[in-house]
Amino acid sequence: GVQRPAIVSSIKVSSKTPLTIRCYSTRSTVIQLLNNIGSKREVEQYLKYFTSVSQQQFAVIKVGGAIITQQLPELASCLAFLYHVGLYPIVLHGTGPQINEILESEGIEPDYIDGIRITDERTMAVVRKCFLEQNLKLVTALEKMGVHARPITAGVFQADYLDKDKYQLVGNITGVNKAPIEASIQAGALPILTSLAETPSGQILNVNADVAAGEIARVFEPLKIVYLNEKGGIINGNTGEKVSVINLDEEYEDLLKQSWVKYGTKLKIKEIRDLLMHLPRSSSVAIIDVNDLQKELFTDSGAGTLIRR
Ligand code: X2W
Repeated sequence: GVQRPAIVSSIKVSSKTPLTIRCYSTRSTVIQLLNNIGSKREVEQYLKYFTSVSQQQFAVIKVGGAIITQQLPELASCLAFLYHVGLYPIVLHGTGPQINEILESEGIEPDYIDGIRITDERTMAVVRKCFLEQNLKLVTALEKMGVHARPITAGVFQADYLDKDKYQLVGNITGVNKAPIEASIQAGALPILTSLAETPSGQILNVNADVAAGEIARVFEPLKIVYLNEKGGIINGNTGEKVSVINLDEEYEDLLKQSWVKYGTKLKIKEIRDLLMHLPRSSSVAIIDVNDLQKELFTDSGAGTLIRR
């Protein structure tokens, strides 16, 4: 078997990324998590790779809102593990299902065009409430595991209206302020972002979280870009099977013509393609289940759906 304590003690981290295990209970969490990943050599190689760049360039992790409801302990464990080995992913979460639940309980039918929520004033109040609640939920769960996490719910995304007549209070991101994220990591806290944006005059706008995560990845150019969703990847709606790889150069045009590629799935694929066109050719995006996060980050074997050029 794997020499679990040995892995922890032999992790080589640069002076910038100290290996800090803060309390016994978290140390056992770290050891437990390492045991489930890959071989010692594999894990060490990836750790070395991840600590060869600045801390803010390790990873962008998008968390679908459903995960906070369905898989919060798993999510918090995975993020705590990264934190405790000195890695600081930039985490951005959504809150789509929670918004829908409240709207439906108020007798309002959620309304989308092409995967983007039509957001009137009343809906916007629900959107803001859900983002703040889910953000706090995630931050609290992390802090319970000894993780220093910083809620960043404003001040990152500048936006104009995407199309005021069509979507109302929905933003098109025009700028990303990296400073709050950098300051958080500098202070040793995991930055936990929502996708709310502001116009220059201070109007708060709703932005799809997949799109906002793509914008974060675009400006930080991280080694890893991971989207966590409750399905553990992109599901082909015709066959019900998980798509393992999407090679955009060969498949993108055909993919967009398929009947099952619509709504949020279409938006996600389009956003990820836009992102990858702006990043080095070797970049890719993985859409996975939260339980596969360590495997995706620390082993050669991927999980879920890999999107590449
Ligand atoms: C999204 C933001 C939340 C989101 C919405 O209102 O549902 C727009 O569509 P998930 O959980 O990642 O889907 N905003 C404009 O994207 O959450």
